[in-house]
Amino acid sequence: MTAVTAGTAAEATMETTAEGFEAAFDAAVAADERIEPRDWMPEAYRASLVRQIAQHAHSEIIGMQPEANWISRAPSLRRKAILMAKVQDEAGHGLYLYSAAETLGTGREELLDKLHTGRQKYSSIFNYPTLTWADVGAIGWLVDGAAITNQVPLCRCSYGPYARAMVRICKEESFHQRQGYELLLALSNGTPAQHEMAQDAVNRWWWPSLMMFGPPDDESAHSAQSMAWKIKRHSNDELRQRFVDICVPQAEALGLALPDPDLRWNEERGRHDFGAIDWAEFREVLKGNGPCNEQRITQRRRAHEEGAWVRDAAAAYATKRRAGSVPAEDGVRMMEATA
Ligand code: BYC
Repeated sequence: MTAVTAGTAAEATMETTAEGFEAAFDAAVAADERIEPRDWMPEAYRASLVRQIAQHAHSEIIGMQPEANWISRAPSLRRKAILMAKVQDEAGHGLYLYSAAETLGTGREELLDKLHTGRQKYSSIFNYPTLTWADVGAIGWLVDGAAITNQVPLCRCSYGPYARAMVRICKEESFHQRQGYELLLALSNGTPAQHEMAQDAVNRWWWPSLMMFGPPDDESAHSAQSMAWKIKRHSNDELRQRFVDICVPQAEALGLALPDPDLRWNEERGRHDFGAIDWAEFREVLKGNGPCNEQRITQRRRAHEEGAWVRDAAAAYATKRRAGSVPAEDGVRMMEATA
């Protein structure tokens, strides 16, 4: 959308009045056009995007912790290399998303400060511990699977930079999901103890994965407005149902059971019915009382403090580059020498 770029059109025309900007924004959303950073947008739209994108970015970088916990204990070099690549991908996703938030006028430093001081959320799922190697498989299969189900529609989000970031993220998440599935399949077909470990991991990750989609629709504060703005394309419950329907045949193929005695096919609806989610647990996790909330945020703050010298060095280098005192190749050599 370009018609409503502020400050470019003649002041007197309808398009440059507040009503004109708003009408053009509404028309662009209705026509499924993308809103771009320099387009006019309602402040509430901007704020809601920053809220969601920030929470998403924080989830990506906090989400590195539970899996990184297993890098040094991966059972083979191959598994270790795969897991390291996956955890690095999550860091990359965080960076794309912080950059998307930056296009809305909110810098990474401010957002990280809000994360570190508990003023912004990250996904509930990362407040659960990774107790065994099978948890790495369960995260890949279920957590990344839930993430893809939620995020594929975000590729059509009305805000251009977020939608474009999601395209690449979804491709990578799809690889992550498959590695988790393959890992669990190997364990499920392994020794009885390995099979039991895989089943135990699925038992522990299933319900928290369903909570990733957010509260039920009738308690979702933001859904109606976010869907009207086409930030979200489907409601929390719709996506949760889609995820359950995808997982049932995959669990069968894995030879693992989903821990829900009420899970069954409903011929009439053409969907699976499933049991009640423990929303009291979800609310407790959001309040900071999950099994690992304290550990995750403490580790994040420590990583940030210990990384201060890297940020200082990068900023000093950028200043020198801008002043023209360091040619680009020297910078690369400097980085190589200190790596
Ligand atoms: N955990 O009105 P609602 C990943 C909050 S990263 C915590 O339905 P909305 C991965 C919600 O923010 C996965 N908080 O909100 C990474 C709101 O609170 P505020 C992250 C939650 O925005 C590494 C309140 O509850 N994915 O996959 O319409 C390794 C009311 O909710 C949660 C994304 O962030 C939750 N589960 O819908 C592996 C995707 N659910 O903001 C994997 C992008 C809700 O008023 N985000 N809340 O304080 C979204 O699609 C939406 O923001 C949500 C929530 C569906 C999550």
